[in-house]
Formats: sequence, C-alpha cells, structure tokens
Amino acid sequence: MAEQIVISGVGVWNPEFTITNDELVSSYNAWAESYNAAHREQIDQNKVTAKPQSSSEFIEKASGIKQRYIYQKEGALDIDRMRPTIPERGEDELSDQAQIAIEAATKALEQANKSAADVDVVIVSCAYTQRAYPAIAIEVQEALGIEGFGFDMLVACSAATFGMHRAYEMIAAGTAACVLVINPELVSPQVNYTDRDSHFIFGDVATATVLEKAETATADHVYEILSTKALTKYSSNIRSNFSYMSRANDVDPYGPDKLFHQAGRKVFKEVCPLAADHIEQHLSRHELKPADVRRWWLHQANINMNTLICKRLLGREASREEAPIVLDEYANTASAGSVIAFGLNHKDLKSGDHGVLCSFGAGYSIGSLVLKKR
Ligand code: CO8
Repeated sequence: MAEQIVISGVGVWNPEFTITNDELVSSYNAWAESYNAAHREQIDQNKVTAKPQSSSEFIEKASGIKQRYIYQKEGALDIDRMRPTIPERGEDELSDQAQIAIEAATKALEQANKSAADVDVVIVSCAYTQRAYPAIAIEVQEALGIEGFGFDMLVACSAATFGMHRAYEMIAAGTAACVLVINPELVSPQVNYTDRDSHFIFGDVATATVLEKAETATADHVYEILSTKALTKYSSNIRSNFSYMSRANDVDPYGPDKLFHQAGRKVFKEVCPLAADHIEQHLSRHELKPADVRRWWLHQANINMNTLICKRLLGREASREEAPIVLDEYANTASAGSVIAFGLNHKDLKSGDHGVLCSFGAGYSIGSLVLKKR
C-alpha cells in the first residue's frame, strides 16, 4: 500500500497591529484630496485624472474585509509616505520574514508534537521573499536547529498549497519523513496604498503546516492527504513587475506597475469557474461528490468568490460552518488564507470526515488537497 501522509500540525501567527477599513479609507481619502489639490490645474485641463474617493461600505460589500493585520503600522497611513516603515536589519540579524516564519512554525510544531530533530526539510513558500539568497528557509532552518535542507518557493496565492504538494511528494518518494512548510506572507510593502482599487485588499500573516508519515503522527488532530492536484494557466491579470531587472532597465523600481495590481473583475470571472471545475475533478478521483465534503477551507481573496464557487459546487450557498471565512479579520493574506481557514476550523471534524483545502489566484494558479480526518 502507498505511504499514508498526513498534516499533523498547523500554526497561524498574526502581527499585533491592525488597520480597520475606516482608518485606511480616511488616510487614502486625505491623500487623494491632497493629490488633487496639488494637481488642480492639470486636472482642470484634463491632463491628469483626479483621484477618486474610497469607501468602507464598498470595501466590505465588494470583498468581505473589515480589517487587516499589518507587520508595522507606522508609515502606512501617513499621507506623506503611504507605505509601512520597516527599518532595514543588519546581515547578522534575523530577517523580518524569518522572524514571522519562526512564529508560525513554532506553533505548528507544537501542535504536531514535533521538535526540530524530527524535521528533515523546511520549505518557505509565499508570494514574495524579502531577498533572493540566502534562502529564508535556510535561515529558518538554522535558527530552529533543523538538520537536512531547506528552500524557498514563490507561487503567489497558491504558494502554500503548492508547498504542501512538494512536501507530500518528498515524503511519498522517501526523500523526507517530516516537512515543515511555512508561509510568511509579509505583503504590506508591496501594497500600493495610493491605489483606490487595491489599497484595501491585503494583510500580513504567517502560517505553517507540518506534514509527515501517518505512522509517526501523534497529534490530536491528524488529516490524511488523499491526494493533491495543481493547475496553472498563464494570465497577466494579477501582476507585480518588481524585479532585480529594474536597475538594468533604467526604470523606477517602485513605480505603480512594480507593486501589486490587477484587473479584479476579470480575475473574478475567470478564476471562479476554473477553481470550481478543478475541485470537482479532484474530488471525482476519490469517487467523492461536493455534497460528501464536510468542510471547505478555501482561498480567502474575496467573500463573493467563495460564495459563487460553493454555489457552483453544491447547487446552494454553503454555510459559514461548511466554508469558513476569515477575510473579515485577516483580509487577503496571499497564499496563507486557506491555511488560516484550516488552522482555525479543523478540530471539530469527526474521524472519516472529508475536507478540501484549496487556493486560487495569481499565475493563474490553483492548488488543492483532499483531506480525511484520521
Ligand atoms: N471605494 C469605493 N468605490 C470603489 C473602490 C473603493 N475602494 N474600488 C472600486 N470602486 C468602484 C469602481 O470604480 C467601480 O465604479 P463604477 O461602477 O462607477 O465603475 C465600482 O466600485 C465597482 O468596481 P469593481 O467592478 O472593480 O468592483 P468589484 O465588485 O469587482 O470588486 C474586487 C473589486 C474586490 C477587487 C473584486 O473584483 C475581486 O475581488 N476580484 C477578485 C480579485 C482576486 O481575487 N484577486 C486575487 C488577488 S490576490 C493574489 O493573487 C495574490 C497575489 C500576491 C499577493 C500580493 C500582495 C501584495
């Protein structure tokens, strides 16, 4: 029989600072007014477009977001700055991203009843790493005292699920026995707080999961991974052009196209059917139907997307108990959203219950795991 592989621990860490919709909107609107006043003449001559006002009501209705966590609040709401202030750390200090990765990893290891000595591999998988090398995963490996190896992976919104896929395959292949997958989503430095259409979308968080062979798992809540399924389809509708190439391209490395930007409507329309079909196909591999799934730990980009995807799958709206939403508190946390939903909503399932953990987003990329509670 094929090796049984499980998720035995999950950790969710959030920063101490939050920004509510009202705080964010009041800062953005003050910035927009000041921009428009400074460009009044060009705006009147139709040479410059006036910046529109944002609204808390729109944000909550369009996305389900009420607040977001932020790693460093200072600077992000200052209309003369509009980006967080995060002092650079020295080369001999722990990096910001490794620090938050360790916070989540420690919680996941504790839940899995595992110590550093049990882990063979560290995968840091997220939307951005704060440097190219040395890998954040190797820094985390060193800080936690883990032997073996580590590497970083970038797959935008599907980084967490794709990271778990790699862990699953390594354990199945026998190249690892226990893998720590960490998603330190430190995304606020890439948010354009002067863009009305996207300033509200993202929050910072870190999540982590422990994957191991079923035979070594001793945790209270263990989920067998029945299988994994991945899909990518190229699209520029969600994009960041931030790049080491800017220096040679002679362009502004912090221009608006170098930060997160998207065609949100197109993304919504194109990704929802892709994700629903993907999940249905994945379930059919195990002769399961959507109605057999006890819980949906879906990507958390937009509440209306999740409602629509569940409707396509179930033929009716899913309850919050069936498909938990964490957007109101966390906002979109890139790849960590489905892991937060899982981390906060998995202990009540009974042995034999099935669940689907699924991400969807930039790339486009879709990653799913069909899980069964042990
Ligand atoms: N306040 C008030 N009004 C607004 C605002 C605002 N803040 N923003 C837009 N409006 C207005 C628009 O101008 C428009 O007005 P009009 O009808 O007069 O033209 C109206 O409201 C409706 O605008 P939209 O059609 O754009 O609004 P939607 O209902 O489509 O909602 C969303 C916008 C919320 C962006 C929605 O389209 C959406 O969520 N789409 C899916 C997007 C998505 O899931 N993207 C995934 C991105 S995450 C990802 O892939 C990870 C990337 C890596 C992480 C990056 C971290 C930085």
